[in-house]
Amino acid sequence: MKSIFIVGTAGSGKSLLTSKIHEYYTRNGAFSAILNLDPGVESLPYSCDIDVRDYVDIVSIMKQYDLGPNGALILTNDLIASKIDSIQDEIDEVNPDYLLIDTPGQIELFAYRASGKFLVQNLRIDEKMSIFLFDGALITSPINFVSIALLATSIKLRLGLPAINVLTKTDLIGKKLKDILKWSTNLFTLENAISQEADGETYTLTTNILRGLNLGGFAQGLIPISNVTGEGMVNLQTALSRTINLGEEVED
Ligand SMILES: Nc1nc2c(ncn2[C@@H]2O[C@H](COP(=O)(O)OP(=O)(O)O)[C@@H](O)[C@H]2O)c(=O)[nH]1
Ligand SMILES: [Mg+2]
Repeated sequence: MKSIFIVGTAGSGKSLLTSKIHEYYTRNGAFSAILNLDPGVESLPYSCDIDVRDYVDIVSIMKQYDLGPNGALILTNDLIASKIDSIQDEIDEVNPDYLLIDTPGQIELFAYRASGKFLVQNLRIDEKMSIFLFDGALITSPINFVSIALLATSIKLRLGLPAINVLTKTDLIGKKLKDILKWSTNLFTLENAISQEADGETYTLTTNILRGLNLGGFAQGLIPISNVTGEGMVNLQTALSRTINLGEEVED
């Protein structure tokens, strides 16, 4: 069994991408299943095989501990870690080739609290990797791009999983797509774009962060996709196969 953790900022398209990858594997005769780790989500664009909402109920947590929605979400997330044995039993029972793991809308709940890392480390699955979603709609400037790349790198450090970076919502961003792809592949172009947006302290900080990130190879192979038109999905699948199957592709 192989697993793919799908992570990214709130609204970046994690849940929709999860459903699209599931459709792809299913269409190609591979057995994939979905684990939803988001306790706060109301509706999902797929039917999940395993759902943490079966174990923790945010509304009753709010009542029981007299918490508002944010506090309840934090507590609910932490409680999920204590259900790991039951979640593992369900995973073993379904036993898919690919387990797609949709993570909470608020990325910090999964990536920075102890529970997310605990699940990543302690679920018994042969191979684990992650996809980080750069939300195309958020990248409106080169500085935004560097900020999100910094987040992607921070989360990669935190989770310690092999990661593929994708850029979502290419159907919404028009000609900006070309700029973003240039920034992601050419450090000089990106530094130049930053110098046109900022000077002084912001310029110095952004370019220094960027050089540090670049040493870690952050944006190599940023894959542009649209969950709506399906554009770029073939490239994503190739990258997934390369990372998780060591080159052995799902049969078309
Ligand atoms: N146009 C467009 N909308 C998208 C894309 N991916 C997700 N969305 C929409 O963005 C919103 C948030 O997506 P969702 O998958 O729930 O994000 P999550 O919070 O990361 O799970 C939904 O309304 C999706 O339909 C995309 O590639 N293109
Ligand atoms: Mg979601």
